[in-house]
Amino acid sequence: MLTRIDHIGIACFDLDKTVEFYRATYGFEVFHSEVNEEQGVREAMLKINETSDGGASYLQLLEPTREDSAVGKWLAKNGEGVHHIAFGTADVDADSADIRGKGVRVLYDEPRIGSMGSRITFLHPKDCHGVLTELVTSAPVESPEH
Ligand code: CMX
Ligand code: CO
Repeated sequence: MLTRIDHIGIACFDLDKTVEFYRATYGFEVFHSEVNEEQGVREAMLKINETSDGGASYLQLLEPTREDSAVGKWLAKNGEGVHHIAFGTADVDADSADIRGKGVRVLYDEPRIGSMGSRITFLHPKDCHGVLTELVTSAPVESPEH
C-alpha cells in the first residue's frame, strides 16, 4: 500500500547552486547527499516533514553525472524542473507486482538501490499520464548493537 509522497525529484544543472536556492529561499537544509552511479545522479535529499507511517517526505535534487543518464537526457530536452514523483510503501515488491498486474510497465524486474539504501523501482511515464513515478521502500532503521 502506498502511504505517502516519499519525494519529488527535481532535475537541475548545478546541484550546489540549487541546494543554495532552497536553503536561502525556504530554509530547507540538506538531510543527506550521495552519488548513485547506477542511476547516473548526484543528489541531495531535503527533508520536508516526518509522516504518520514512520517515514518522511523529501525533495530530491538531482544533477546528472553523465549526459546519457535518465536525468541527463531529460534535462537536455526539457531544461530544469520536476522530473518524477515517488510514493512510499512498506513493500515495494508487492506494490510493483500489483501495479504490473494492472498493465502498467514497471521498469525493473527487481527493485534497485536508491537514496539512503532504499529499494526503488519506476513506472513508465507513458503509462501514468505523463508522470514518471517511483515506488520507494525506505531502508529499515538500524537497531543499535547489543
Ligand atoms: N517524465 C515524463 N515523461 C518522460 C520522462 C519524465 N521524467 N522521461 C522521459 N519521458 C518521456 C519522453 O518525453 C518521451 O516522450 P515522447 O516519446 O512523447 O517524446 C518518452 O518518455 C521516452 O523518453 P526518452 O527521452 O526517449 O527516454 P527513454 O525512453 O530512454 O527513458 C525512462 C525514459 C522513463 C525509461 C527513463 O528516464 C528511466 O529509466 N527512468 C527511471 C530512472 C530514473 O529516472 N533515474 C533518475 C532518478 C533516480 C532516483 O530517483 O533516485
Ligand atoms: Co527519486
